[in-house]
Amino acid sequence: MSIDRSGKVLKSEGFVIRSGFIDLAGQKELVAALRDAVAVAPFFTPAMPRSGKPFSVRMTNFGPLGWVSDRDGGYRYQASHPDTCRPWPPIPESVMAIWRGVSGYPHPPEACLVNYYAAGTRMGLHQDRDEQDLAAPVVSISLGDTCLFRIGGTRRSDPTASLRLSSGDVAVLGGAARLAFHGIDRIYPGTSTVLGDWFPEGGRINLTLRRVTAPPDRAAVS
Ligand code: MD3
Ligand code: FE
Repeated sequence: MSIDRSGKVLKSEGFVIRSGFIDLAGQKELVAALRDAVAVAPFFTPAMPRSGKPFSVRMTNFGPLGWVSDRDGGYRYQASHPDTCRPWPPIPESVMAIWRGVSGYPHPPEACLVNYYAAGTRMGLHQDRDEQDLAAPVVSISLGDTCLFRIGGTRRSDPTASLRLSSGDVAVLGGAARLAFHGIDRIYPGTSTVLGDWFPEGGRINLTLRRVTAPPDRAAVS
């Protein structure tokens, strides 16, 4: 990700933010759908590979494949919930519609990672490279409290830019941005009420939609 002289992220490298893409009614409908699916696949606490240090962010997944991490198995995609051992619930249709609307990608996502950030939690700078299909964009949907998002380049030492992501914003990370280092530096408590009585204390939910495996048109032919 290149940064111009005023510190703004240049939007010509596959990083697009659709501010306010989802209106308030749409956000509330999404929250209701998520709440139903999370009743089937409850939030779990992932842990760092090797050290076993727990993440401060809680996670769950929808769709055929879910991203998990624990001390012994490390980062990976798997078809079942690590605590319940049941398949992940389907990605809600309202979420699939957002992918179709913004991704520009002809195949459906296989993973919808759901991250919950309570006030005071963060996610360190990292790259997302556990997917086989790096040609597909990642689509991020923000709900609840505003956060401070940071994005850099493809090397950890590259300069970074910070921007706020608010409830209803949708970010599309494709092209060079797909392998950019990024993280969440902070949550701004009390900036949204859309999580309602699901999380009376507030917080932020982020959905990331990803293609994990190569799509069928690139599979080997017999
Ligand atoms: C830039 N999630 O789950 S979403 C993650 O808000 C993750 O929960 C953050 O980073 C969150 O891995 C950021 C925006 C995002 C997602 C994927 C990306 C930015 C990205 C992949 C490549 C580059
Ligand atoms: Fe990420």
